[in-house]
Amino acid sequence: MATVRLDQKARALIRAIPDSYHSALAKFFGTGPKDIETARKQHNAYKSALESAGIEVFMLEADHNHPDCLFVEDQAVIIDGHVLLPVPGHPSRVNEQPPIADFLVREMGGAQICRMSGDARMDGGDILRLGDIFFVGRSTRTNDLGIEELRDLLSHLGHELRVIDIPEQALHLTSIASTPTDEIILAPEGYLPKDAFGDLPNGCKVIWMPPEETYGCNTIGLPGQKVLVAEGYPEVEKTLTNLGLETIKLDFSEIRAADGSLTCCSLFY
Ligand code: CIR
Repeated sequence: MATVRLDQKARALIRAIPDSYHSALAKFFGTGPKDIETARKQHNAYKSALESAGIEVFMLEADHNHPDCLFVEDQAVIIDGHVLLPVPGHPSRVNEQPPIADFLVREMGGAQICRMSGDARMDGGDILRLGDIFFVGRSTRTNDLGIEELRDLLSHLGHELRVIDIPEQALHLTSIASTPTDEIILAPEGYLPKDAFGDLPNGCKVIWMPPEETYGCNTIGLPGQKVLVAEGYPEVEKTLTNLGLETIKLDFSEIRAADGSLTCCSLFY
């Protein structure tokens, strides 16, 4: 998930892959998962990679009635110890949320929990944080009412929100951008206007990657100058290595098959 700063990453929630995973939604990067055993191996390697970077990881059990349940990023927006529970933008994904909400309420004792309501819709995958600036994608999953509810929470916390229109060939904002550090946004050319992120604070910048490395632009920055990257994106890897980061490469082909990226599979809380 992309709403916490590096220094806030200590514990992560992930969720096991259900037996129904072959029916997961797939319209963008993927054409549908074929091999659940391989997906589970890749997901376990993801868990191990987070743990090897010092993150304490909790894996919630799968919900076999919800093929997309592993994509926990979409189900909660965690900002500075506050939790916004969105109404997910795809109807098939709404009932994935209760066990995740219960877990967060239990584990984050004392956290402020707000629930989105009415016609507001949002997937957590549409939110990206760079230091204290937040970006939200207006997408097929996230609407203006959802954006206004997020804006209310952020203004209460003293953070700025910038809205970015997501082109129809992408699912979420985090499908096409990530923050491998608190100063860098990685994004592919050809999806967003060059000024999409607006003026950034001193020392911060957007690094544009070739469009064929779009999937590789989703990364997870971790404490200790480490960054999780998807295997097979050499420009992304070279760029991050040149920034002095240690890349940890993961084969995520069977997660990509369901349009899932690295950030989609975890919630840092
Ligand atoms: C979906 O279409 O909802 C899932 N198959 C993929 C969700 C990926 N989540 C994300 O980008 N945050």
